[in-house]
Amino acid sequence: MQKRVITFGTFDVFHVGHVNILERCASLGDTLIVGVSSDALNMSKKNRAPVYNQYDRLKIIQSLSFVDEVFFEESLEKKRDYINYYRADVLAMGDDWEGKFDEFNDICEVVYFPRTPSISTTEIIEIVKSI
Ligand code: C2G
Repeated sequence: MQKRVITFGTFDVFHVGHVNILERCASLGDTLIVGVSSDALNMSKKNRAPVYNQYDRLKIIQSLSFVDEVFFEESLEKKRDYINYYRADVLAMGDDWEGKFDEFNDICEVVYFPRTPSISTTEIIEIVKSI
């Protein structure tokens, strides 16, 4: 059976930590589906607009060879609907979300990967600001 993997993220100011997690997610199955947080969701989640708008963030993710399908994640409350709609067998996320999505164990396998250390969008923004 072909295995479908789903993951979610903002992927703002795209960096190698994002590449690493998406590669790891892709290695779990045959098809990788990525939900990219909309600008509105990001505003509500982090209280600031992303540096790159949702269309640019989606385009970057879509251009990766190991990503097969992309869509906008409009609400954190819709995860179950997205998993069902995209017929995902596995939900994979970085371990900053450890335990947060265990409730979906009834419809798919839930996997958490260790984050890539020492890199984040917030840190990059701080470094650029200080230059
Ligand atoms: N990530 C990572 N290592 C880093 C930075 C990020 O593995 N150094 C992973 C995160 O754990 C996450 C993915 O990259 O799985 C995307 O990270 P963010 O863009 O920060 O996504 P986030 O805002 O956490 O959105 O529904 C869930 C949300 O949409 C997730």
